[in-house]
Amino acid sequence: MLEKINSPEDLKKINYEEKNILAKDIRKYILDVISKNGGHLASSLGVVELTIALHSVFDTPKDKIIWDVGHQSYAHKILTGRKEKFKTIRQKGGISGFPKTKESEYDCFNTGHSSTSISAALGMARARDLKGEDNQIVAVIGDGALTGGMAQEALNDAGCSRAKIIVILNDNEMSISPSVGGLNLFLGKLRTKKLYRKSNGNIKKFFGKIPYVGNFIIRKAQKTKNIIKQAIIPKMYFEDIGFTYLGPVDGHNIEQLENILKLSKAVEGPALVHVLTKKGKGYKFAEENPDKFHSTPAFNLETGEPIVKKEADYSKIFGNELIKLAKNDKKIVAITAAMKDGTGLGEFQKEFPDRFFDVGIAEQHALTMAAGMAIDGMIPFVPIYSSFYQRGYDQVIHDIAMQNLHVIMCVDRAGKVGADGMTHHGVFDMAFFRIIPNLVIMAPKDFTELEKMMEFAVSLKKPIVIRYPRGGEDKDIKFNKCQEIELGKAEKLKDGKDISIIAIGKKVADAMKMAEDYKKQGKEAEVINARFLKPLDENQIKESILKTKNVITIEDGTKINGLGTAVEELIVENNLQNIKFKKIAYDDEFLD
Ligand SMILES: Cc1ncc(C[n+]2csc(CCOP(=O)(O)OP(=O)(O)O)c2C)c(N)n1
Repeated sequence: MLEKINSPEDLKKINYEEKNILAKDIRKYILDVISKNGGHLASSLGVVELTIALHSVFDTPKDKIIWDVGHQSYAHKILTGRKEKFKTIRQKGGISGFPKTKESEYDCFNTGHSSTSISAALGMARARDLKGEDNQIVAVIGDGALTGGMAQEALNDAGCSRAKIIVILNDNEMSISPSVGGLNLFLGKLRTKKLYRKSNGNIKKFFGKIPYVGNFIIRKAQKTKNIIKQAIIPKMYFEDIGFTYLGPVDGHNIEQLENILKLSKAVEGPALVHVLTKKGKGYKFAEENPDKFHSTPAFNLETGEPIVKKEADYSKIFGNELIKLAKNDKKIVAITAAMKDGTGLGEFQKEFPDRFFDVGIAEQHALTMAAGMAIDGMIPFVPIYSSFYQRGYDQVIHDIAMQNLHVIMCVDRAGKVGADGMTHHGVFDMAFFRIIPNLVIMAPKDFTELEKMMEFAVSLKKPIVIRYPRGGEDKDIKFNKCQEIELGKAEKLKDGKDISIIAIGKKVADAMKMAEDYKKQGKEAEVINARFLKPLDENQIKESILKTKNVITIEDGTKINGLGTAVEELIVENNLQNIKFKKIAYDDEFLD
């Protein structure tokens, strides 16, 4: 079937039986490609039928579908003209693992970070209404993403707006780990309601043969809640805030899905369709371990095992060290925004269940909650990926730094992250944290230094940022020393008289390689591991610059306002003359 389907138009020509075969074909294709390329497997397998139903019922790209996070959009990509290109997903020069407006007219909004879809949909609906157009706008959001503050803010606005949007709640009871929080308890109650089951015949009866009359009947029905009462559960959150609730419906039954989606089209004002799906559907290993297969490296299809065994990475070292520190200090707690495993907190949760808090996809709340715990004497560690720290910026400024609270903000996945691409690169954190007063900002060159920095952070009663990269240590460079950490002190790794190479974090290894290259050219490079972006070790750096008069800075961050800028400022402010200066960092553009 997949061979015959090249666009959503083709879906309109096939029957349910053929669509079910198509769903199988798509799953097989996703499994073939993702087992080689790696990717967000379980979420995408879970929405194959939903994607077919959406593109069958809606008239895309005129009607718009916004995929929240966008990690579940693989079937959408395959059905919207990117079948062949799908083989290149998440590879250099290939298509993105997330929706990209530049990539296809069917991707109507870029996503990657969670909980944005309802806001974007409402914005598009308001633009549509102001322009007097009549297309449908659909946001597809998971139960995990629904826990995000933005999604709640958008629901609040959309409910009262009366704007015509359709929110599809893709409820698989999982975020990356099992869904958490009161909303999940509420959804749990809805999940036990009788499934929506209307036959095609019923739907035809609802709609009548003439679309206008059909819509009129539906509108009437909505008011009296008679005809579609099986699909509407009154007196509940979504209805109370202004949405027409439809469902729950079996998310793997294409016919039922199409029927309820047709109903949702006819609803006046905002509608929410509650779809029950199974994460990992159709692949035994992913169904059994949806968290492991949420985002997977390349794996063996037969065994479900990764092709390359996972080596120790910074997140794991962080998690292990935190357990050690927590054993000695009862005040230490760990907070995650739905990223327990990604940030290495799995074992910590087992060891200290009472001191572990998964707050849902809610970085802002996580940080202010940490501030609350810190002000009352706890020492919170908050590991969040660099790109998701962007969500919590005001919380860092207003709630943590301004009150000078002892919160240890661990910035995981700092720097370039690889296949997840543009939305996930963690290249801005040094720049945006550096301007915040009171913050101490560090980055380790290797695992040992991370452990030492964490220990130091517990002893220093200040707001602290420790940033470390995705993956493990540099394969080629092994550091055999690690001085004790002192506030604002850099570590000189190599003496030299010709060039000062000043680096931070992961890039210290590159600095060592660069020094070896210079040696081959007969030049002696001095290598300084800055350790602290803030406070910068001005004395040691100045001394080195005055000696060599030739400086190179290297960092895994932006040219604007990172280590290079700090050194540049030091040169200008101290009026150091005749200095050759080169900054190696990322240009002022978004990285692919
Ligand atoms: C702001 C932000 N925080 C964290 C993440 C990482 N993340 C990606 S998908 C996901 C879980 C999403 O769960 P859900 O919406 O239920 O979708 P599912 O994968 O279950 O289909 C998380 C936490 C993110 N993308 N954006």
